[in-house]
Amino acid sequence: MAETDPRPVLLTGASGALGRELARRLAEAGWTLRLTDIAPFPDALPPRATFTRADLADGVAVLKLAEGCRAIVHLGGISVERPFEEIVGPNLRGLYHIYEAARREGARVLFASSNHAVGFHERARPIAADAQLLPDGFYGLSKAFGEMMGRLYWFKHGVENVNIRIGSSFPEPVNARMLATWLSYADLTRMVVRAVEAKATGSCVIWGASANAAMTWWKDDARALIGWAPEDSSDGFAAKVGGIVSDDPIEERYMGGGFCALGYSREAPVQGELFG
Ligand code: NAI
Ligand code: 15L
Repeated sequence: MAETDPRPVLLTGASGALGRELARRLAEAGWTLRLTDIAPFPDALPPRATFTRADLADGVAVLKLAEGCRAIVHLGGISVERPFEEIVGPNLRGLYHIYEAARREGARVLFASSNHAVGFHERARPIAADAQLLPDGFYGLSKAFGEMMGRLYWFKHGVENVNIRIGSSFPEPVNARMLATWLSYADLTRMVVRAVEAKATGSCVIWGASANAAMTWWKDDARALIGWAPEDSSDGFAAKVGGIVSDDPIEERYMGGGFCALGYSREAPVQGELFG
């Protein structure tokens, strides 16, 4: 992959699991990266990359980091279910700072959204990317907020954004649910490259899952707009992990899995009550 635009790309959450993978792989693709995270970067810096420790809740720091960048790949923040007060700073306020910086720089935003923005859809009914947002916790709610922030900044300010609704991006699937949700690191990297380099994106949503034929929950998104299609698949892991399921009916019923079951306090759900 050849570098076409010499301006740097800001990568937040660089010290996290996906950030470290992408930092290495995108540098190998020739990109100039500006890495940032609240935690130290644990690896040797990739070629051409710089790293700055910063809190996403610090708006001035985020504006400075984004100066001169062509795109912001935004992975930083709380990545699991946590109490509301812990989510607010990094995932809501931090997201606002990212979008203000993008507006000022004319940069495109790639937002690491999550399947937990739609976690309460039932697995039995595949959904399109424009299905109703049904967050399964405060974390999922922050991802739904992030996607809506993208809409606002596109329609009001022309800030382009690609919202990658990631399923489960790990080295390999570890349970039956991940046969549907798994996104390989290589497919993720190719998607990020296409999302940054695509000519025009508007504000769009793409399912972040590999070509997992064994179970299909997600369809109809904006992948054609950026020219991306997954090349890997969880199918080869079916024999190994297909039997690994929980004994929790809420976890097994909904796409968000265990996040739906966390703190669930409702009486038995009504079959087919969901909209969309
Ligand atoms: P991670 O938890 O390993 O990385 C997140 C990074 O954000 C951490 O390095 C953390 O230090 C940093 N961070 C947290 N609060 C911060 C703050 N206030 N200021 C600056 N940095 C802060 O998560 P992972 O797995 O690498 O995920 C990356 C992104 O992708 C996250 O936004 C996550 O929600 C999203 N995602 C990941 C999925 C996956 O399967 N790995 C699935 C769906 C979404
Ligand atoms: C996510 O959004 C989390 O960041 C990740 O750690 C996994 O739990 C993933 O979703 C998943 O649903 O498997």
